[in-house]
Amino acid sequence: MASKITDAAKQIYVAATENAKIADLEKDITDPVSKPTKGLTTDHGVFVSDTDNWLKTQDGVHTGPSLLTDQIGREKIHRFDHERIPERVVHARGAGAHGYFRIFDSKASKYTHAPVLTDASRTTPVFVRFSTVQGSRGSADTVRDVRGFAVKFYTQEGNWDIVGNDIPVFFIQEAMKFPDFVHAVKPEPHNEVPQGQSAHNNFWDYVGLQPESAHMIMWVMSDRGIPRSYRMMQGFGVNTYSLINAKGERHFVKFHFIPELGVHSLVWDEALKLGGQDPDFHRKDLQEAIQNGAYPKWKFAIQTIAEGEEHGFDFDILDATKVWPEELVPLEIIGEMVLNRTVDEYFPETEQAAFCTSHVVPGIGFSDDPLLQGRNFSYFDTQITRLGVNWEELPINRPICPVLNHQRDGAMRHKITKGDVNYWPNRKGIGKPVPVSEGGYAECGQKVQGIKQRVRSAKFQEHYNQAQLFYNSLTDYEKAHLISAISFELSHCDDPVVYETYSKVLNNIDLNLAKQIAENVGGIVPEAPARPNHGKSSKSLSQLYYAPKEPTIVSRRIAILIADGFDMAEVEGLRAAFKAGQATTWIIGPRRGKIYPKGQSAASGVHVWADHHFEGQRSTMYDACIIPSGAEHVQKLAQNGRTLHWVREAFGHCKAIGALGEAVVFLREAVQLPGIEYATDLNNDNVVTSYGVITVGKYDAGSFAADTLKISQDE
Ligand code: HDE
Repeated sequence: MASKITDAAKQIYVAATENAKIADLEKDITDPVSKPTKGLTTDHGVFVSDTDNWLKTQDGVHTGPSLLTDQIGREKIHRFDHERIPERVVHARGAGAHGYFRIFDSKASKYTHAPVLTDASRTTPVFVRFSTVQGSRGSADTVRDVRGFAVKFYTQEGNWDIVGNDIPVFFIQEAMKFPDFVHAVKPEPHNEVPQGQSAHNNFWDYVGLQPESAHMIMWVMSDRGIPRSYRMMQGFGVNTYSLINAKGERHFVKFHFIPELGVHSLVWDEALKLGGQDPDFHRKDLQEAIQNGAYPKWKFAIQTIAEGEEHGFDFDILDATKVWPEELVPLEIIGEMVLNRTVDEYFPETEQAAFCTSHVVPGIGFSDDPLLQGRNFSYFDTQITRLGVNWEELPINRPICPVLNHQRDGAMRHKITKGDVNYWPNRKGIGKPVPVSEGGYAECGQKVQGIKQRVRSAKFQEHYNQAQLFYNSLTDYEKAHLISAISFELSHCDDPVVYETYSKVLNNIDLNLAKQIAENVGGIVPEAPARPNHGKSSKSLSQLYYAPKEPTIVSRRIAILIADGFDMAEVEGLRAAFKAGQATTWIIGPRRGKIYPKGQSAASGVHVWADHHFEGQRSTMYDACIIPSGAEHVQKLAQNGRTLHWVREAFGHCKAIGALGEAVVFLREAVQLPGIEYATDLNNDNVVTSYGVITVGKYDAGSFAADTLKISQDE
């Protein structure tokens, strides 16, 4: 284990030091900590002697009017007045990180000549921004929503953006519907309610009238809609792109990112509580993992279909409401992406990062996917509103390769281009187009024919097959979660037309699903299915499919609950064992500060430092909790409502809970549920595991930690 970690760390170090984008950003970074300056200046660089008192008339007794002549006071206020820019119209709330992308070998060269996908000797810097869709910039992280998964690859041939999501399909097939969809899901126009939720009349009204949303609804209402972490979700390009090889042959392609730690979710009750208890939960989780060296990592995979074979499926491969089932089009894993650096400042990096689906590099192209075609217009346009026409000159957005063209001027132009010509052709040959043979971008030749009309082809009219496929592929508990989620949402809709309509839509997917939800929410309970369930399933649609092969607690947060009188050796042993597994441990005690073990007191000085007070944190913020032995400390915990609630709530959320020695008795009484087995003999080191509860009478660091490691997986 140790050597694996060291090897990985070495590789990551090499990659991090090679990150050309970080080197590029360096010239714009001011670091008053490591490179202190003499002090405060105005924006024009003049030292400021007083930043607190506005220039005013003053006779020593009376305060006179503040003077407009105070340049320094005015500059400070003017700059403040203009600090805000428009937030993204969707995906306003986000978190970003830097990292790198690598290809394992050149096997993708049969599909593409893009070096970023074929040259295994390269390390391509990336910036990734994760986001929620519905809420505004200040909304909570753990809401039920789609998560954005936008990746900017700073390749040597220019920037390539995959502006993806954590769900492989989308709500609509046509770009032109996007404004209606977004208006429907966003807060309602008359009262700007709700925030960070889709549980309202307008959303369910819209999707009830848009059967093409049915498949996506299944995904968002499944556990995929409430990820445990940005680091534990998949990423999908969603749209169909194309790859072009050196012979000019074209393949259609879907892009996938598969998280190394597996795909895990919160449970709904946790997500709801975290929304209030720690609205920045995902943002902090990303930062914490990177800062602790548990670098988030994804495998990168492609699905390809050769041009000419695209019509061989019962769905249209250009329809973004459909997946390409892996049984039909297998995934080829060709690379990996690692995030290893947090941002230095949120606004210039994460907020100003701007992505465009239209930004691809030679060897990668588009398809006629109608959603993608619309997106290719939209993103560039929206960046102009948000950041201005020169948004690609901003440090986070500028490519690491040379940029030269005759696009000029506009607000906030930074670059200075020497020379007396700004057009092509020019007599000096400056800024000339690069032939395709020398790396110029080429669109793949494509025969286009048809009658200009506003219609969609026949396969685009089928909306339920894959919604069924997804539903059928879920485990029973995933189905139960999905039913609860839709019931929650429809219960928030008070217009009967809305929840009755949606109950009918669900009956096109599965009778039992429709029945249960209709019963829960007062909808129309169907007697027979609106169409038969085809009974097919696909293995990779359940998130269980992505559970890591080897159990891992890497980056998991484990709370150790203690009061004065705990067993010091146990706590030290547990911490060491969890640390070896790259988990983080947090001591939660009756006060933030020194907590004294059995037989010790302030006089002796032996203590552990509690990171938090019982009231300062909640079980929801941790993946597991453990209580060491010690009669005195256990008695104190048992008298504390907050700790009782902690273990009960953690159990309800399917967390791993551990107890040692006397704490076993506390746990047994706190979580009094039939069927759970506990260690009975406190003189025995047999570890008993039952429903995620791990107990042992007598502590043995090795075996207990090993069992805990195994069970600390998300359900
Ligand atoms: Fe977006 N989308 N979108 N979208 N989208 C934006 O661009 C749009 C769609 C996605 O972290 C906006 O820079 C249209 C699908 C992400 O900065 C805007 C259509 C997918 C992000 C926009 C779609 C996405 C955005 C708002 C239908 C998954 C955040 C701010 C044709 C594959 C990127 C911005 C970031 C952001 C338009 C549909 C993902 C308005 C017109 C499908 C991850 O341009």
